[in-house]
Amino acid sequence: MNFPPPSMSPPMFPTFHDAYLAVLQQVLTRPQYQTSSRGNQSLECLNVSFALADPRQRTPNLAARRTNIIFNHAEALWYLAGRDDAAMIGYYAPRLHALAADGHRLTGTAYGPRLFGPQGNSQWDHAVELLTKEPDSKRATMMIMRADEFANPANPDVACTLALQFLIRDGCLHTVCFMRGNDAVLGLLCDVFSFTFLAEFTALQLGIQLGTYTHHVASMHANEPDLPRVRAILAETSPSPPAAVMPADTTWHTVRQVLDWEEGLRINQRRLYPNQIPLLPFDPYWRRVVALLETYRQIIHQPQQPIEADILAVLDPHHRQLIAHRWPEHIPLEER
Ligand code: 5HM
Repeated sequence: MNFPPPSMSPPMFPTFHDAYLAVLQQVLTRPQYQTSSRGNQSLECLNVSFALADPRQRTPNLAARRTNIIFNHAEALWYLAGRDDAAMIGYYAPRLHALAADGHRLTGTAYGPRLFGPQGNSQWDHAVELLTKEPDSKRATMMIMRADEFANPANPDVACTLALQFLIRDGCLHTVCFMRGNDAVLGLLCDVFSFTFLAEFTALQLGIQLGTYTHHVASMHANEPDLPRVRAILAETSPSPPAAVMPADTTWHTVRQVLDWEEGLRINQRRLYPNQIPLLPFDPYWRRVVALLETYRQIIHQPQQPIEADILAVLDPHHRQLIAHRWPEHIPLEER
């Protein structure tokens, strides 16, 4: 049975590009409140929700946003790895080191241990097992924020995501995200990327079609210093190109192999030579992810040299364009 969604459901967008612009437009032009919380002056709308018809269309095409597509992939992999170390994620986003109260571990932002740890007995494992046995279940929910997280007002890192829920309806995996708060400019883009990536991976592990993704946020806000960027983003008109499909043979083994490469490249003990790329033992989709990580290795560990043209050539064209927007000085002169 497939009835149209009732009118009280959130609006459905074909791509996250469209949803992101709609959220920014609302927060900028129709804010409900001006708030001041932990030193941030913000414009805020309460109870913002939207749905995505195709959660693969997760990367907006907006030059002024300067999307860090490498961080987006690294964060999703960091979650899948069940890690909470600042060493891994701080390499891709140095600002995150400041959130680690003990200098090493992220207590709120690290959703990986809560979703995927301990391996074999994680909330994700239980959700997948439940849905395999009872596809119509409405219990497959993975809690993220813990009840005691904000008891200490000095805690710099309290999880913003409350829970993720999976539902199988008409043979498709629908994912629902619940957040207490979301930074509409910065956090929203990263969170939707990661959660839709996890949704796509989960649908493959369940052997079913990917359904919709719905994002519910109690406090959607934009901080005052980001407002000029919001105006610049809203002035853009470029549509977003179609996204690649995660290959059907993706398993935990694939993810572990990619994570092996991630670590070797991050600590600069390995490098990916262009002639090695066709020999990597996984689908071109994942080869392009490893090539993204090699691109970053070159940006960080070989800052005086441009990124090798042969590596850039392997990347998804949209990702290559995002890298050119973010790190123009690292692009070979002839490709700028
Ligand atoms: O004071 P508070 O803990 O809410 O500040 C955290 C800020 O990071 C908020 O602006 C929140 O919306 C943003 N954030 C986000 O958008 C944080 C995380 C980390 O859990 C996230 N998305 N995933």
